[in-house]
Amino acid sequence: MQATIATANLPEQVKRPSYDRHQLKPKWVHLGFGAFHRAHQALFMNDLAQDEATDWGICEINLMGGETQIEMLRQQEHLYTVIEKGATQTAVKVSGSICQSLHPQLDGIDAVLDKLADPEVAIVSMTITEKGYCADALGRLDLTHPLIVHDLSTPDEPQSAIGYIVKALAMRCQMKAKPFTVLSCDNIQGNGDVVRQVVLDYAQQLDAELAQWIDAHVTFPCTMVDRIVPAMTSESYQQVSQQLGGVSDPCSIVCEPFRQWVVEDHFVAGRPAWEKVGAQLVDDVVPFEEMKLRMLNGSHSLLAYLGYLGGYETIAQTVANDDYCRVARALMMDEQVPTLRVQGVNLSGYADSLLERFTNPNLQHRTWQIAMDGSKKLPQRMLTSVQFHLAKGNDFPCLALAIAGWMRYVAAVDEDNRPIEVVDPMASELKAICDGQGLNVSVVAKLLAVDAIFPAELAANQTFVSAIECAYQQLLKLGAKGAVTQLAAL
Ligand code: NAI
Ligand code: CS2
Repeated sequence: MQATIATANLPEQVKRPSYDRHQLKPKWVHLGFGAFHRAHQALFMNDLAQDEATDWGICEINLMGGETQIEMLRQQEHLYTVIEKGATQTAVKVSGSICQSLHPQLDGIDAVLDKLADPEVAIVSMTITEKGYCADALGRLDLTHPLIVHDLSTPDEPQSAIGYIVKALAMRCQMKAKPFTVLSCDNIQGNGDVVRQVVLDYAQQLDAELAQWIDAHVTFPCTMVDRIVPAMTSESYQQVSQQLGGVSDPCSIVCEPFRQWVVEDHFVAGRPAWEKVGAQLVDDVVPFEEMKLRMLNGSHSLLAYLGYLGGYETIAQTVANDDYCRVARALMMDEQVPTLRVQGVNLSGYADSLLERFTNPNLQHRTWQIAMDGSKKLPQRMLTSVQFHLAKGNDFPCLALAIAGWMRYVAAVDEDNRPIEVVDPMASELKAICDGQGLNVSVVAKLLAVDAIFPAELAANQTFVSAIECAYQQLLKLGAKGAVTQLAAL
């Protein structure tokens, strides 16, 4: 049998867990063993276990796909490698905080529900992507979502994360057991409030008393999460193997050195002392979330759409173009900062630090990856800010060009007429709209009429419509690079 990171002698510079992993109990369940969680929450827990005795361990669950990943994780005793790559320095760690794993396809739905309902479990966290919450544009449960339609008709055999959480809470309520804290770690404005609302909406459909019990007993802290963690590629797996002296790790992850986790301190059944390893536990996380979502993620999306269309594969390559860099900074400072409520942060310094992180040449963060799921990302990254500017009578040229860039991107054909693989829950609907109009400014009004993305009030605002039409025309006339250069010169 081939050696795994659990059995091989790894090179000296690889930092392995030196704590007793047998002491860990699965008191924390995480839904979504994706790239981000491995480099963020699970690593915070590893670092804490490294520093002080703790019995907090994590049980990983993938609800949608990813069964092979869970099988491979088990083959290496739930250990996996994290490589933190800065522009000049690299650190290699093996993380040991995971002590169990489950998958409905491998272990059955009941095994997953029994774990979630186990009173020993105090926290159920998740990184299930923006679309995993099955919320509509107003943040309410989308009762027409296929997963929700399925789960409400067979609540004992759920498929959605929301269906699993509510069923498990119903089991706890029935057993008169303590509830768990529901901790969203996705990039969603007010992520705790959103998950709370969809959970309550779902429970209400099934049983009003259960909804009341959840409302009274469960907490849903908001979190701001930050670390750039690109999807793995065959090249990054090879780099990991080199660092591990030839051992491969199919669960490994490569990320930047920076990490931030701001968490509202409202836990119903305790939590690990994450603050000892750098997490910020606060009363109100919303101002931090707004800052990060609008400045980091907003400029990421601008760079993703306009960068991809301009022929750039990665964010680092895109910001190496001075005009893109200037426009990203102008978006942050001129059009996002004025909308923020955060206090006591040097926002100009924050913008500089973000651009420096984006230039990290050792992270292959693809513009195509960030461009995914734009229908779920645009509203919180850009549209709220646009509404702020419209109310004040301000211009918003960078936001307008970024939104027009998204519209040009979802046409699914690039500036050289090559197909773009648009990944988005609404991709086919958006493509049908674009196909109906061709590369013509008339597509703007048609896309603005999609009320799952654009609030009706915004779509009816003539100043907004004209700004997007004008930006879209610039993209058609000058191409993305030309339009960015023109904007940078203003
Ligand atoms: P990934 O593609 O590696 O993992 C996605 C995970 O979500 C998988 O475990 C998958 O099973 C699960 N999932 C997908 N759709 C689901 C659904 N409908 N219901 C339940 N589970 C579902 O993506 P990654 O990089 O882990 O990112 C996940 C989320 O984490 C992002 O969408 C974002 O909200 C957040 N995040 C990511 C960062 C990054 O740099 N990668 C940084 C900050 C936050
Ligand atoms: C990115 C984020 O994929 C995306 O949409 O903007 O995942 C970004 O890398 C993280 O939020 C950084 O914390």
